[in-house]
Amino acid sequence: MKKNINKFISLSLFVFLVLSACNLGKAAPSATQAPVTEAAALPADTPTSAPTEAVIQHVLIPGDLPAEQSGLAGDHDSSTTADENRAPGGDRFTFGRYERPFNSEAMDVYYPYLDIQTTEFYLDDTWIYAVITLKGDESSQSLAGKYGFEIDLNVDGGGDWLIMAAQPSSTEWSTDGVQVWFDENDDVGGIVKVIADEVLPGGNGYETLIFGNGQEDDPDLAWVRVSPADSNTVQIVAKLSILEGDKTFMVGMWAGGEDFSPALFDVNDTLTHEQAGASLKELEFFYPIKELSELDNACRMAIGFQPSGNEPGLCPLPPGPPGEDPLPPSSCPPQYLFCYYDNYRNLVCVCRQP
Ligand SMILES: [Ca+2]
Ligand SMILES: [Ca+2]
Ligand SMILES: [Ca+2]
Ligand SMILES: [Ca+2]
Repeated sequence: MKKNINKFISLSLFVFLVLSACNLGKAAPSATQAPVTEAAALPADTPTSAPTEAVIQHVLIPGDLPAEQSGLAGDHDSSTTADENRAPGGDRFTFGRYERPFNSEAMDVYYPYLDIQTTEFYLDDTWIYAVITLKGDESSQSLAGKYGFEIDLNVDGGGDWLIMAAQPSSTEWSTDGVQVWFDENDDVGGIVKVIADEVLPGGNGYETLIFGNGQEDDPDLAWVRVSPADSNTVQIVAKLSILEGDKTFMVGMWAGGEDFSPALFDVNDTLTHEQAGASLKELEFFYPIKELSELDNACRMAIGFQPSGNEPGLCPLPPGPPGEDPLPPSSCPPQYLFCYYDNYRNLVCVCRQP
């Protein structure tokens, strides 16, 4: 009994100290290994046997998205061919393009919440915003996957940052389930970035967890919410400061199931095409998907610069004379140009300027 009272006093003291620190506008100290939650405070009748939880006082919370979009990329809609147990296109393992919102082997279960339809990118003076719209339908009322975006700062094809969010459920901004990963030893992508290496390089992918383990320096570094306007859209946000002033970079977005992991980048450097399989029946030697299932990604958008067309993983550009600016100045502003290959492999470009 005395032990319990002591525990209660310790807990109360701890909560008091944490709240005091918060009131001074400082981050709560990472004084414990206990899981961090966003609970405003522990209820007064919290049993003394409950695990100690650090209380985080957030200083900076994102608001609405900026009015002007910085990038846009489309993706294939696998629902159109799901009843044929195949994807309509966009699944090219060798080139790092995936369209696999299906179960392994039979491909008779289609996961709309893993089927990326469009991706958008925004930034302002404080935040970068990744917006992923999944396929909406009657059977999918929750975003039960893991969602993320990669940033390739030096445009060499190898991602540098990966910001991920698991099973977002609230339309309020939250840090729960959000992780920020960095590739400290620069081995994401292996020898040939984006493209599958002939010899599997055996790297460790994104290995450095900067945010999401309860020990981070900045408790406001990254956030997620379900779009208040669309229950099939997830918005993931990180502080602009992670770019360290870089204004030209590439962004590519992902959706995956339980097995989707930061250690698996680049995904096509961790297993062979034979092991991974393919979701396109045309690739008859590889069809169906095998060890690599429940995964979708979209092509990478160029942010802050006019792409030449040679950037690794880049979204398709409209056809133009070789050597010339692929986007005539009189046409659509590049951040609103939306190009994709339709189900017949024709390149279609439309302007989605509001
Ligand atoms: Ca895709
Ligand atoms: Ca898709
Ligand atoms: Ca590679
Ligand atoms: Ca690494």
